[in-house]
Amino acid sequence: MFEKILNEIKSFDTIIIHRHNNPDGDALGSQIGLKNIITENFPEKTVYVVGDSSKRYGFMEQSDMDEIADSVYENALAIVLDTSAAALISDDRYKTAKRTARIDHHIFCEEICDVEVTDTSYESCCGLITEFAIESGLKLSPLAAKSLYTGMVTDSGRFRYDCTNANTFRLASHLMETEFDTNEIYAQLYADDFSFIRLRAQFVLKIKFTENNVAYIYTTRDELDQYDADTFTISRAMVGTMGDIKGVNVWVNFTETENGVLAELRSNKYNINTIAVKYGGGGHLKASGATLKNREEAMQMLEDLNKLGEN
Ligand SMILES: [Mn+2]
Repeated sequence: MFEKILNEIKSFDTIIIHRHNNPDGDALGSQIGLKNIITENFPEKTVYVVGDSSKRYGFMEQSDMDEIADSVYENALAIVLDTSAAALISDDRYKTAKRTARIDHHIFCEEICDVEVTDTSYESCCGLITEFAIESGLKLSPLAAKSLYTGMVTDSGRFRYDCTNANTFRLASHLMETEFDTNEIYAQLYADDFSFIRLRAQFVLKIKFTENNVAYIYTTRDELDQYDADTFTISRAMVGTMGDIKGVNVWVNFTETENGVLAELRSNKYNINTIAVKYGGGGHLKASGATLKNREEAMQMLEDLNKLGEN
């Protein structure tokens, strides 16, 4: 599966690794992981990582990106990771590299590079990079293993999302043969500031239920002004407070803003996307969002969600 990419790597002295904008744990993990696999196994090669930085995942070792001159690309191989569309790639100088290669696990939408490996059966790009190391018989340094494991954990929702399968655990198992401290990773990923925990507690107390057990939170503009948090946190992060309530299969978080009422819809059972689309929104089958005109429209949407629960 990776023969061609391995040959490309072998034939270049300089390799520059890219990934998508606004990097998550998988983008950075695969980038740092691949860099360390190459430098560990081919110490004579020079490997750079480029792109924008991340505050959230700034705790990851070696997540400080390299600043490189345009001329470095002339005789380099650029490898793009974890990105399905060219427009999403951070630093578009990859186009100026002598050769380009891509490894990705998103649904294929366009050909971007000279050599490509895309496979949606992998939960993460880190999983694919791990497979690359196994297939090519390449050694993993502790930092490579730790970085790849971090991306695997974040993209699979701690091995919980539907994308997690037997293959995921086979690859994770391979990574864990190299020693690194998983507690360090989990502490960085899942420990919250106390102020955030307090905010979450306030939101838990606001949860209400429809007759068919759809959980919902409605935050008015006045309330929003009182919270010491941005709208994105209130809308996107607080919907999670309703995620693990027994007997609740659908939940929605409404947030009044000056641009309308933001609705974040979630389900662990039903397709709520059709309801989001009905109100001009979109997203995934079990996680979608929409912006509604006002409270009345929000209550209509809530009634539509309530009807889902009748089945
Ligand atoms: Mn990914």
